[in-house]
Amino acid sequence: MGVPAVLHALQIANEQMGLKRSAETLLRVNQKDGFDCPGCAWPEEDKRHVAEFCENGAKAVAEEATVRRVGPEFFAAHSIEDLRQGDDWWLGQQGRLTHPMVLDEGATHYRPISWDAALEMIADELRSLSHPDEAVFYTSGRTSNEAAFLYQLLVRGLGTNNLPDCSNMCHESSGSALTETIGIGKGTVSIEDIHEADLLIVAGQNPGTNHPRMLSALEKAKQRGARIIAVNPLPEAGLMRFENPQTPRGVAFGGTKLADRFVQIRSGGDQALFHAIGKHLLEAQDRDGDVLDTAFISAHTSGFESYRRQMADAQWSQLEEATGLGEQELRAIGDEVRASKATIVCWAMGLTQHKHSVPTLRDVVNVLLLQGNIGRPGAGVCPVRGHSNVQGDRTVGIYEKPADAFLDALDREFSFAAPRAHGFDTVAAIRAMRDGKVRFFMGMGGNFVSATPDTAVVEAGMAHVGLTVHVSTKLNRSHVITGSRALILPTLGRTDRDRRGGREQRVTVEDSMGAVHASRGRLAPPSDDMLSEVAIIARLCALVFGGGSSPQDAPAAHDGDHERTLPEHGTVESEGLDAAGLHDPANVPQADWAALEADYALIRSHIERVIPGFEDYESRIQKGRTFFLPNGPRDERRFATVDGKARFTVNPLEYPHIPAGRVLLQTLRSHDQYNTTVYGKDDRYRGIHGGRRVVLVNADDIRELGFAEGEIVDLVSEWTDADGSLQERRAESFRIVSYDTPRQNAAAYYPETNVLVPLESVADISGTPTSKSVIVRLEHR
Ligand SMILES: Nc1nc2c(c(=O)[nH]1)N[C@H]1C(S)=C(S)[C@@H](COP(=O)(O)OP(=O)(O)OC[C@H]3O[C@@H](n4cnc5c(=O)[nH]c(N)nc54)[C@H](O)[C@@H]3O)O[C@H]1N2
Ligand SMILES: Nc1nc2c(c(=O)[nH]1)N[C@H]1C(S)=C(S)[C@@H](COP(=O)(O)OP(=O)(O)OC[C@H]3O[C@@H](n4cnc5c(=O)[nH]c(N)nc54)[C@H](O)[C@@H]3O)O[C@H]1N2
Ligand SMILES: [Mo]
Repeated sequence: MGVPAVLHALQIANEQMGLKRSAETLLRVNQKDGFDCPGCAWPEEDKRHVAEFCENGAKAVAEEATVRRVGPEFFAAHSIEDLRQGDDWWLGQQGRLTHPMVLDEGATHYRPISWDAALEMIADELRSLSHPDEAVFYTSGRTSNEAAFLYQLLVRGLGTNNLPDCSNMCHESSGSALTETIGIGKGTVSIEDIHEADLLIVAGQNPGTNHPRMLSALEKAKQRGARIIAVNPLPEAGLMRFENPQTPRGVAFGGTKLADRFVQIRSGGDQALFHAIGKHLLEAQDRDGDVLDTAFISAHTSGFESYRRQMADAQWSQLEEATGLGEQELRAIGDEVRASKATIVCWAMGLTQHKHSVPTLRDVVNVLLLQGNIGRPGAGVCPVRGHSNVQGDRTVGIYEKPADAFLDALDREFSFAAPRAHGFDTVAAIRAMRDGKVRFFMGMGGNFVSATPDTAVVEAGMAHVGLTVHVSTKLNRSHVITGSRALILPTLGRTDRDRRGGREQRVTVEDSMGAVHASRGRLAPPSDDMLSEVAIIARLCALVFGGGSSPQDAPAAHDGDHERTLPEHGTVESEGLDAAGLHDPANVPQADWAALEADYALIRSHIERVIPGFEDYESRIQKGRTFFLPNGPRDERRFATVDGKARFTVNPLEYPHIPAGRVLLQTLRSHDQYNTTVYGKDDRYRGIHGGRRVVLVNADDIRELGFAEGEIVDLVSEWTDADGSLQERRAESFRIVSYDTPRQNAAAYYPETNVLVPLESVADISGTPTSKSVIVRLEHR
């Protein structure tokens, strides 16, 4: 970040934390034995700078480490109706939640409740369900491995796989495409690969805002001679020019030019771009014969011939229309790929949140396979994850479609039988809520109501739920759009010291590149009455499954002996839920829950026994160490697909068809927000100030459609339902900003525009809402 960025970050930090706390806290971000930055999932560099933080990491930390508090007095002073009037920014600005609160049926205000009574209320509600599938358990991606593992165990112990998570709205399309084609739902590169790449294609991603530390890695790659291609409808500032305050040059000379080539693609045209590159490489191979890695293709892949035939038939005119780029430019990009000895494709939401995202990403893989660009240094796929532990949560079992092998291992470890039937993902959970089939909702972090599509449907659906429970650090809209009754359970964040069982606990997280490391907060928690996520879930497990001693007389921490004996399986007295036959009381996970709460290392030892790759977990995270989870494609070109090969796939070309007089709206992040948490109302990198209700439109479209720059308009989305009926959704009062974007491609911020995203508009296969592809018309007010 440049000087203005440093100043802006420090200003926010100072407002939220004061100077002393800011300095103490920011210096601990991503340092060995410090805490993991809650900002994003980009990995740390090996040699950490004194200040390995970025502007937006600093803002994320300041939001959490704020000295502002939301306690019982706050809730006494503000009715639910009042709170509903506040926007996401106002709600978040009020400070950290400090006390468990309950909203009784028909009440106007939240009132304080004890932890015991709150947890008892949850257990009672769960007991009253007629089937465990009436309960939904959401997870956001900040939850630690330890908490997430216990949480999925709680849920499966209850008898359901209803574990939707933020990933369903985020990189699910990446997971779907990669699992099928290369046998692992994750990226295949390390930070060293980024440094060593010859060519980096950054598509559908705005790292300057959302993954600022990635820019340092790109800069390093560039210094070693790499070329960078940015593929985006918008000329995103950070990608075009980068100012690194950690090098004297960055500060003094106003930054380096980062992207060597900016490909201003039409929204949703990426599949066509990769078809064009593939076609060009195959033609060059036919002509010159030295383009493809034929040894790799024959030894490690399947399906090449069908792919080759499909590319031979691809029509340049169609590829041009889909991308908005001429054949010459497309071929020039193809030549850059051809010339590269090691290519990495990085991507984020611009590629995952379209109807045809899974085929698009399969075609990314096709192009990389042609030159053997998977499983060798400086090459591979790099889906850049969002939330700081979203990848780890999935690794430890937060998934509505768990693999049998995982469940088998879980069954063995905890002496019970986990349910096999798949559960609800995020969109399926909303449909079930809408249809009145959900009676209990729990959110482990996140802001379900604001983050999900079709806000009006979600809000109405929530009202059908009997009890909604949120484990949260900050106030958000999900606390004020509730079921008949609601609980807020305040919890510790990454920066907070977590003392349990008489000792300071650590948690672990996995970054975007599959590296696992410990995180330990240092700040005094916002109040004395707070429980960690782990403690909340462990106590719930004890309540609903029985077994183990009660938390109050939890044994003191182990003193470094990892040999502590677990209770013998099956001997613990079980008081499992049974009232309404919720599940078989004899079939509940067996563990000493109080011991797990008192010593997170014991949870890690369970993880180690259930999930491959965590061997020697405890010793490999000591002293700030990091270890890599196994990655077949990267480590040994091993592909765990149906045929044991990396798979070329044939994907018919798709791209959006935008009716005349309409624009395709993408909903994206400003420079001053973290998902639904709004830090401020500016977007400095895009030159937008003083308000978030703006819509960025091409100047020619503004004129042709009969509007004026600066005019306030309504946005109306148009969606034709399966039965052919036209549905409209409206978001009022957006200011038109003339912007450098392709014709008929517009942009506006999330979550204000989530009302426009139809619940039924999801990506094929992955089910991800199409947040980057909403047909909209502008209307004069
Ligand atoms: N400061 C900050 N950091 C964050 C977050 C945050 O909100 N704030 N959120 C975190 C999370 S959960 C995530 S998932 C990531 C999100 O990181 P990003 O994916 O970078 O976030 P978006 O703002 O959704 O940006 C999408 C980008 O894709 C481009 N795009 C849109 N449609 C297309 C298309 O069809 N083709 C191409 N090629 N490009 C397209 C947009 O112009 C934009 O540059 O960031 C994480 N980090
Ligand atoms: N239209 C549109 N919709 C989108 C997107 C889009 O691009 N466009 N992006 C999608 C994406 S990529 C994502 S990942 C989702 C994000 O969806 P979510 O993850 O559900 O949303 P966040 O805004 O990140 O959640 C913020 C809340 O998390 C809580 N929190 C923060 N830290 C912690 C913690 O350590 N522990 C606990 N228990 N709680 C904590 C705070 O109370 C805060 O209010 O939104 C999706 N929705
Ligand atoms: Mo995300």
